[in-house]
Amino acid sequence: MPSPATPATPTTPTTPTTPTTPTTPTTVSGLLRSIAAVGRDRVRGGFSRPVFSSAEMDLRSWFVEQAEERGLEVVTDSNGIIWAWWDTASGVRQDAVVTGSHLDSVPGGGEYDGPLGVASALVAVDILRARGTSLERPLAIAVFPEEEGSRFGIACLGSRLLTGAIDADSARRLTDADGTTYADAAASQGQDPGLIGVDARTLAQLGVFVELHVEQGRGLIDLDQPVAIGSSILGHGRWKLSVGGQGNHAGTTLMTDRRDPVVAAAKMIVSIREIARTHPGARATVGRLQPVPGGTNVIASRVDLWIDVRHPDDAVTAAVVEAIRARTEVQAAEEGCTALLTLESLSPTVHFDVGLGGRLQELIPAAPLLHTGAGHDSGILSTHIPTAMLFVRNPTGISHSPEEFVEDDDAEAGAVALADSLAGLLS
Ligand code: HGY
Ligand code: MN
Ligand code: MN
Repeated sequence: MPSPATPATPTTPTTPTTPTTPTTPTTVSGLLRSIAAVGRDRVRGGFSRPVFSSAEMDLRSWFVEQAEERGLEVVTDSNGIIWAWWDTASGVRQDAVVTGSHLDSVPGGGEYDGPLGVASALVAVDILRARGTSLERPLAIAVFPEEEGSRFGIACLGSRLLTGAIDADSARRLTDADGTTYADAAASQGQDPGLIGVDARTLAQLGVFVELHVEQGRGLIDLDQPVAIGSSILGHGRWKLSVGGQGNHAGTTLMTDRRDPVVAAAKMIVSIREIARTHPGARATVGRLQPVPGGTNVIASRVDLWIDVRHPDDAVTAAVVEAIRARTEVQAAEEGCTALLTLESLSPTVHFDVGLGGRLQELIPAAPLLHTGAGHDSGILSTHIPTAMLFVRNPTGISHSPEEFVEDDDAEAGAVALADSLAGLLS
């Protein structure tokens, strides 16, 4: 269990850290196999590792052990972000080259979304040490909590707290499906929710962030390459749609006497797809739907559903959402129901830093540029420091599913590309 967050953010160590040889796997696939039993979801398949769950906490402990085995100095900051430092001889922590990713997952997620970037960062440290790399600036591996927003609804919550993209009070009040607040969940795992919030001191230590991630599409399959450099992240947002009706008995209520929100929601879901289809390049998804109270012999009183909308042009995303709002209000009225659409989380389209991306193209020239439709902490951090991403080929092209996959050789190629990138940035 990592040490509970301390009020102070990472400080300059007394003795600069120099990596040591770990006794455990020093391959990406070996590291991933060592955690393959953690958070397996027997019902959904794949992995369910929500933030502050025992599975996610076990992975955090695993990372701390792996980092400490490598002689890195590990600090968990007040937002629950874990930082593993390889310091320069001076020990001064500024202008750091940061890599890493996240360990939490979507429900029934794949093995690689998040952990691939964390394991590759650990192996990249092994490679740099084996090469005798000397650091002109410090290196840190970061593990950001609640990247998926699967428990508390806000994507990249950890990096949003760090950068102030979400205020501390709003974050503390967030609740999960059981009504547990973020504050209570954090406190139950030894983190003081009173200390969360924008962390200027940690931000001041950061220079650039390079995140390695499994590709969550088919780009590298078609390009026939193991690794790509990220060019942009599709803008994306999440909205909650609450459809209100009249709860009642399934047997005693005539069909003519119903105001059934599930029926209204069914029409709305089909319309949401139609609206997305009429905006070229738009994507709209309803992957989560919750009838209340949810009984087999009960007409629901309410249905909550969540809509994920994405488009390269943020104005089009907004237009899609407004069209959905208008259409669902009409459909609710037709069924004698109500509809309330509220924004939960919004991330504008991100274009990665051109200078940093260009430097990576010099360092790993075989890697093509590739945009992604998936959000990442590197997108949130890009408002504060230059960020970049490396994507590793996923031969299924499927993600947020147990079918997500990376060949062992490609995983190792990703770690070498990351090490080559970091080496160029550290010198
Ligand atoms: O939802 C996303 O785009 C990312 O996988 N968190
Ligand atoms: Mn991810
Ligand atoms: Mn994901």
